[in-house]
Amino acid sequence: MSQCPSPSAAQASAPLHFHRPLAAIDSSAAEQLFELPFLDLLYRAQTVHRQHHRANEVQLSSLLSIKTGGCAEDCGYCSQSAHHKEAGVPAGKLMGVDEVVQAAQAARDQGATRFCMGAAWRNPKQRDMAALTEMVSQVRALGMETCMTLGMLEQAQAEALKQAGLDYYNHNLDTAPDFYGQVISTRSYQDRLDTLQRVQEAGLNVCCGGIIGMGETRAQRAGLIAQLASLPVPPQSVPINHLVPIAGTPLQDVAPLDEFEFVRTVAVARIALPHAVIRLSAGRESMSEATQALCFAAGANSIFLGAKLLTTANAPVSADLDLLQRLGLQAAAAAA
Ligand code: SAM
Ligand code: DTB
Ligand code: SF4
Repeated sequence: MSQCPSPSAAQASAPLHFHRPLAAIDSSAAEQLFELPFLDLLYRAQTVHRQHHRANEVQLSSLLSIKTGGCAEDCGYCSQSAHHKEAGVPAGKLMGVDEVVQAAQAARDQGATRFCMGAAWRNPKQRDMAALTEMVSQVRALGMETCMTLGMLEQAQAEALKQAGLDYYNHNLDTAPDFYGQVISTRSYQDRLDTLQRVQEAGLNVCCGGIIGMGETRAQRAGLIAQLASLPVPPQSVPINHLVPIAGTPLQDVAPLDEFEFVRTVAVARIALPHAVIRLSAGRESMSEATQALCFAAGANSIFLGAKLLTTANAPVSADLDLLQRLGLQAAAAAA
């Protein structure tokens, strides 16, 4: 078993430019992986995982909604869109820097090593940049890695965040190009690719993934993974969200996905993106512990720790720490 050392403090602030395998996996190759017998797929994913990651280590991030609700975009899954008023999430203001830093400190004390700050924006306004960069530098001063997800970015904004010490920028492709139009109409797939390019050019680590269980086909799940794997620089962090169906959103009644299909998706992502940290992201709260354990076996090696995601519940911290302990999984050491 080969193991990579944890990144040092110096490495953590530098972008992690991994070498791409000779050819990025395409949609049909990803679909073929999905077709493998479940145990063969898990074996392959676990083998890849052990070649590139510490086998029994899980990275712990914590998430805070620094600006909630009232978003101009119409993402069909999201409680925070101003288009889905029946979801009942009121529009709030950007939180103050001190309050954000206190929340980061509490998250660090619970064991999180990365603090992810999310805003319900189509894009940040210029007038918000001073507060955002201050949040980044103060959270980083706590010894945590920093991540933000604020919507689309201009090049200068990406650079200002990098300058302030931002480690990761989360911006998801969410689904395959041929399903995307059924979920979101106010922002194009190309808009997302453009922001990802700016983020990468600013020297930030890219956190980019999607949502599974929105009614997409298996071919479309494979299509999302192929898109992620074929980005000019493969993302260093890949959140795989399970749809949290939210009353009042257009996707509230989507038929539940077979849990094994979700595990398969994690496994295919692990094989297609061997160097990335794969985050078992939204949706764990309604997942059995056994399914979560299968996701770890399939190569997931990061979770959100903390009782809340952005607007929905996450598993309680004590339950998560207990699960990790029962599985013999160690929290990855702080990198910042
Ligand atoms: N507003 C910014 C944006 O969308 O670019 C950042 C925050 S947004 C809430 C971040 C991500 O959360 C989305 O891209 C989506 O993948 C995920 N997400 C939002 N609502 C979700 C839900 N109900 N279930 C699963 N994932 C969800
Ligand atoms: C990501 O891919 N998942 C996180 C994070 N990036 C910002 C968000 C999950 C949100 C789940 C729904 C909610 O709590 O509103
Ligand atoms: Fe807005 Fe982000 Fe929600 Fe889309 S996912 S509606 S961009 S907060």
